[in-house]
Amino acid sequence: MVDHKTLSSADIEKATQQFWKDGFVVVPDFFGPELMDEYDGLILDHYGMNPDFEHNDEFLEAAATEVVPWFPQREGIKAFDLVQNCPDLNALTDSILGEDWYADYCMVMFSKSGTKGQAWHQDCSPDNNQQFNLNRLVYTSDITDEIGGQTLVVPGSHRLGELPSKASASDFPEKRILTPTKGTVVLLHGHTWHSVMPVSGAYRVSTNYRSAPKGTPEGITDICVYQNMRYRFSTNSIVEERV
Ligand SMILES: O=C(O)CCC(=O)C(=O)O
Ligand SMILES: [Fe+2]
Repeated sequence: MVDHKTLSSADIEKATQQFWKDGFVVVPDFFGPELMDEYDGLILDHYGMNPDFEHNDEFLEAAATEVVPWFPQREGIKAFDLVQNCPDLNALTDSILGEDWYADYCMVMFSKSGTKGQAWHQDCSPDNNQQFNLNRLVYTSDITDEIGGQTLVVPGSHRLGELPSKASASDFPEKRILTPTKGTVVLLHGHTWHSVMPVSGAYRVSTNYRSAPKGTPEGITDICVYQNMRYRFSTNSIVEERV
């Protein structure tokens, strides 16, 4: 049995309303510290402190996004199924997405010390507002102001269409700064404008159990929207330059 918080139906209802109002919701202390320590240990064993980047230089430069992804379930690491199968997390997901949503993949994202974090983006195109991914982010260690790597989100932006280009907005004064502690879950709509601040501590990591509503095309997150471009991961190519 996975060590997690029990959500009442009132908790689920409240979190669902918050999610649809803001395009994200934060649930602190969702997973217990032992489980988070186990995950963090597996993650550090995999990466060490200085992993090589996997994305090519063009992407790292153009996207100003310095993270190293890892898909532990593809390597048969069963421990990562515990969160995936957590009944309360899935009940909250049912409430937000409706039944018959599907789990996409579990992706760990590691940022080493001194890296940029992630520039403002949307995980998928907002051209059709019915088609989006849902990030279910689990933080296995604390994010603090000293470590950096806070997640920035613009409340309500999941309803505002395409992320503005650099020429129309360089900063978002209405943004919220999230500093999730160990065990926190953040549910984040893929159309919500979000970014990750630079990392000055030893490392920063988040583990994302991506999912999507029924009927969403697989590979919805292949094209990511940045302020300066749309980028397709499967072909490592810029599909649109934005000014
Ligand atoms: O790691 C985070 O806090 C956010 C990561 C992110 O941009 C995403 O999962 O799409
Ligand atoms: Fe993202």
